[in-house]
Amino acid sequence: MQVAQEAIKLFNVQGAIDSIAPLGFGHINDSFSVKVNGHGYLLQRLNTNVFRQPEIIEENLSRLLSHAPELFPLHLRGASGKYHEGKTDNLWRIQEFVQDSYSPTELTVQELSEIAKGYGKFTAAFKNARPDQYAEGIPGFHNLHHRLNQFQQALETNSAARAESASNEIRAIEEYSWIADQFDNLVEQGLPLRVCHNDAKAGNCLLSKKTGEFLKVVDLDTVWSGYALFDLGDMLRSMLFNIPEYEVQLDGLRFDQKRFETILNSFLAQCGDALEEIELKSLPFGGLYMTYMMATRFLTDYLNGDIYYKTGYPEENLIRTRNQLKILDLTRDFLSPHS
Ligand code: GN1
Ligand code: MG
Repeated sequence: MQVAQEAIKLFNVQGAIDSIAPLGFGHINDSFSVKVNGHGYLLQRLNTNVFRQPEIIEENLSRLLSHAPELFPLHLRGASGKYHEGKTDNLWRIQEFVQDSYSPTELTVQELSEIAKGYGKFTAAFKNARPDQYAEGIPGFHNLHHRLNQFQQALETNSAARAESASNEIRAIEEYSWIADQFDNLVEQGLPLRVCHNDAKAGNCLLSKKTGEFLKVVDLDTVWSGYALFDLGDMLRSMLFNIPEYEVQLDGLRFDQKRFETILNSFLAQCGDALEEIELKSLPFGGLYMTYMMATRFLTDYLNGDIYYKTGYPEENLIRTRNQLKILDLTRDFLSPHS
């Protein structure tokens, strides 16, 4: 907490600190809720083990905030004029807490619609932004072939001696590799790159406590080039079923057509005009692509001994893998390109 207290001094935040409290969310960065002079802020330490070129994150953030400021919380610049301040391996940033906002966990159909509307607004706002101006802060981030290579490597090395305990999940990852081929087909057919959020899950949208309406998009570290199906896919992955990624009780879940249509249609109502025919066609498949990629990444980290994601106990990445594989099983017949 002491470090967070020091970090606030790097920014132009006037007044006495009333309180600082760590916030438990997120797999990657450290977040703190801070009150200064009655004003609420979100203070974050960037995980530079994950974002190894923080200057890319700074440049992307600066560019996207000026591109569509109305979509994001107000970020404060620090003493040197940048959004990230501090030493290279200890970088901090601060943004205003959005008043009377929340990010829903149990998602009603109305909330699904507002979140999809929010990411739809994002897609529409960035339709003419140049993807080549937003560098990839994590090389190969949403490249499934790269993720499958990392998985193969983790499997061969088996450094944490966990492969045996994950044999069913390993087999499932291998059996679903056709998803990578389907995606390659889409790219070959001319799927265009655009600027994407690349972490478009439910928790990264803020809604109004008063009206329930969409307010802001948050967690902007991975805004860079991608395909429209990535963001719609992440929404399907995180919002079709009302379960957190660590949920172990997966019986009785079923694909709900109404939730699916709500997400897709609310998104398209905002940005359908901005998308090409091939993108429109590819969107449902995004659910399979993103869910499969997350299953692969969680399992890779489990096999590597939990070196990437924050975990609270040794099986957590395996639990997350099973959870994503279950979603994949439940959605494959509905979201496959041939269905
Ligand atoms: C990570 O930052 P956070 O925890 O929202 C991850 C995303 C995953 C997500 C799964 C930089 O996001 O790719 O979709 O977990 N971010 C990074 O919940 O790896
Ligand atoms: Mg994120």
